Amino acid sequence: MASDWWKSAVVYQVYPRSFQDSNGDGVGDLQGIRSRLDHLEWLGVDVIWLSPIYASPQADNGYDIADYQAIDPTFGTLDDFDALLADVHARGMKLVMDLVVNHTSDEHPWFLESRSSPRSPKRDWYWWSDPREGFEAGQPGAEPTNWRSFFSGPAWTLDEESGQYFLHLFHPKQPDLNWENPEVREAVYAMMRWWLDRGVDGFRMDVINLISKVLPLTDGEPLPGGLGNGFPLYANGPRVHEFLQEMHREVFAGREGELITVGETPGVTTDHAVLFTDPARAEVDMVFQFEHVDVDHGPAGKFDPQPLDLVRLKAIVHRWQEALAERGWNSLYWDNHDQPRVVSRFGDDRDHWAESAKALAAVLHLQRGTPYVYQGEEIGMTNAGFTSIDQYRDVEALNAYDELRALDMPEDRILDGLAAMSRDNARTPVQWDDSPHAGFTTGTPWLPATANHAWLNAAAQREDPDSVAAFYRELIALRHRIQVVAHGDFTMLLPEDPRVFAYRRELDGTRLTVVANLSGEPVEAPVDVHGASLILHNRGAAATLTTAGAGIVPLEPWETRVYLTD
Ligand code: TEU
Repeated sequence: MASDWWKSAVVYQVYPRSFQDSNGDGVGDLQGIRSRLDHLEWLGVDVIWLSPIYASPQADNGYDIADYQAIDPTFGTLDDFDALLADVHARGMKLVMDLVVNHTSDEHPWFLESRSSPRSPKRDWYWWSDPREGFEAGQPGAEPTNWRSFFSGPAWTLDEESGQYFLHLFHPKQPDLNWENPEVREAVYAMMRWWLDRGVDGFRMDVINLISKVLPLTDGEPLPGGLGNGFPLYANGPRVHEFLQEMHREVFAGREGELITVGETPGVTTDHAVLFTDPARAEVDMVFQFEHVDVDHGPAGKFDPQPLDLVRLKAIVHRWQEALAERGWNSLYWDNHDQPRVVSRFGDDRDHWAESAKALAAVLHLQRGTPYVYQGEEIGMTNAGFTSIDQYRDVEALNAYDELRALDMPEDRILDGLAAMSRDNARTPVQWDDSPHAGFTTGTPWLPATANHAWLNAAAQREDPDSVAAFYRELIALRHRIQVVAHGDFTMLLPEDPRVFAYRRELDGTRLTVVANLSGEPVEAPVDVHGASLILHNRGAAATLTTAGAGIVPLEPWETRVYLTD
């Protein structure tokens, strides 16, 4: 297998708790995933990325791990895992685990021991600090730094017992590991080798660019305002590349060519991404950047969404394609378990649901990089349409609601922001069929299935050659069949056009041209496709397409065409 096999692969992300329940407890599980492998094989994906299934109190739906080498009973057993892995391999697919090692659960034995005493041998496995100078423990403002956590509130929590604070960039039940401590690194590497020896094919590494922080951690002056943005101090720190190169030596060496590794790196720049993914540096194969999924965040942040500015989005895509053209590699995604559903966010889930879902898929999948399909994206699943805070389960949404209400933001504006951007939009059960709970469970689902599962479901699309699912299947097949998709260069076309997303891929004389109308109005895209063959479009087999003229491609609303010249 070529060492960069993953450049022509497609990865499918499974969020186990919402994928398929097998025992009627209303939460997805490993046996449920096994029962749905036919769907993934039919789709044609190469790799399955499992969001965390480890033992966890579920404070952040499993991204708070209490035992890295045990399966949470919610999802099954290690035997269930081994059986799933064997099934995945038997079908010629690979399986990647979610590695969450910037932090553990506060119920992990490592933290319990660390917390037990300031003199514990594991005290400096985590970040502990006295109250800020001049403050008493527990006094407002006594936190060692006034950083805001990702989930609202301070990033430090007081341990009453010792009078010291511990750092948690996310939930208080997710204390940050101290990667400066070589014992921590060794323990993580040993755990990673244990999973690889078990047959796992790689890792998605959660917030891996947060493991190196700027030291000394607590010397900075308080940031302006009550809680401030400590990101420049706790992200992309001075040793992040050193740690990843050490991880590569200690864990991946000798297994090159078989594995795929992707770092989740919020706030990463193109310069850092080249350093993370340049194969000569032996760190990770690719990273998830966030610029294109932060593009619609408003002045008040994520839950203050703004209409999509396609010119800005295209400029971001263009910059990332150019930055990693020679060294490094892009991941390509719209959706994951933290993002709203792209057809509702950047498409039109009312008047042009299918065409816009397919158009967005085409402009993503035919770029240079490895595409990631998030469960349900392939059938065009939409946002959940929640209208009350009582419908939400995600800690990020619930804390943001309280924080924004405390800032006197009108409730209807907060609920509009959550309805558009909450992570729960991605966590409603996969819509398998039109039966109660969409075929996800025979019990009561932990989060209700969206009502449109009555018509929007995998069963209704499987035999329909014009379905969203069939279109994703064709895009994935194109990547496997035509070299220019995986390995061609990238040229953005019409960068300033506010409605058309068009680009060219070229390899050894073969040219692929993608022309998409990402608007609700007909357009005449000034793109020359003379002599090229139309190999794919998103309007269904029965549609009559207007012939492209000299230098013009006429497109209906959301119409997308792919041309090939070879
Ligand atoms: O997300 C980290 C991250 O990138 C955050 O910005 C995240 O997108 C969050 O939604 C804040 O908006 C990773 C996981 O993907 C996320 O599910 C976890 O909650 C988080 O780390 C902590 O492990």
